[in-house]
Amino acid sequence: MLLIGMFDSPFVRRVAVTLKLLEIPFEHGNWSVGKDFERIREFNPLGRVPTLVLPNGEKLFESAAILDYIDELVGAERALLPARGPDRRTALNLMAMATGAAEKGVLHVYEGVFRPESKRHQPWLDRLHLQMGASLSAIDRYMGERGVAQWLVGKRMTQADITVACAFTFLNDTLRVAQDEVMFRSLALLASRCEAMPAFQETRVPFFKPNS
Ligand SMILES: N[C@@H](CCC(=O)N[C@@H](CS)C(=O)NCC(=O)O)C(=O)O
Repeated sequence: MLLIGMFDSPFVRRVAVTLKLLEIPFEHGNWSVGKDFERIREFNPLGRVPTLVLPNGEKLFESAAILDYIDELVGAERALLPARGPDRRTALNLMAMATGAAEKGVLHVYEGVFRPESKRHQPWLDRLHLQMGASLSAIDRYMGERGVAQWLVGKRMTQADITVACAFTFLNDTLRVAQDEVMFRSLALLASRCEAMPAFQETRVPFFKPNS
């Protein structure tokens, strides 16, 4: 299978980390949504990543749909999202907060990449920061109450941990959301435990700085 999209995207990265953790081989289409837009559009009408192309040519869009497919592929025993009940609901909620915050972060980064400085609107950027900060605080509080030696749900690493870590690292690398070591401390500890694992290290891209 072919995974299209660069690992600086937290959405592409959570798919890549998942494939690596589950030992599913894939080719990487390391294409940029900027300069390779037309090439990506040949596979996805939205020109968005991640896009997963299966060996039979079928194409999957949206990281959540791709992860759903991967869980189905590996079967219930190895699936990374809890199958049902409170653990599944909690994992989905945590992932919604993390991907929501990452989406706000991407919008902020795009302000710098796609919009001239004279056209930027500070109240909009402030709103994005408020939303990112509130989501990360909620995850951090949850993790602090649960205990920093734990995984987010259940007794093993799940998709919630992968997604939260990818979102946090992205927001920190690009926008420095945790301005100091005590900010989001429990969340930062979880992320650094994840980032120490080979699947995360192999998909970590050097820090890139947006124009704003
Ligand atoms: N909800 C989508 C978000 C994906 C997304 O925002 N991808 C960005 C890269 S981080 C992208 O493709 N941007 C190009 C565009 O939308 O024009 C998912 O989970 O797959």
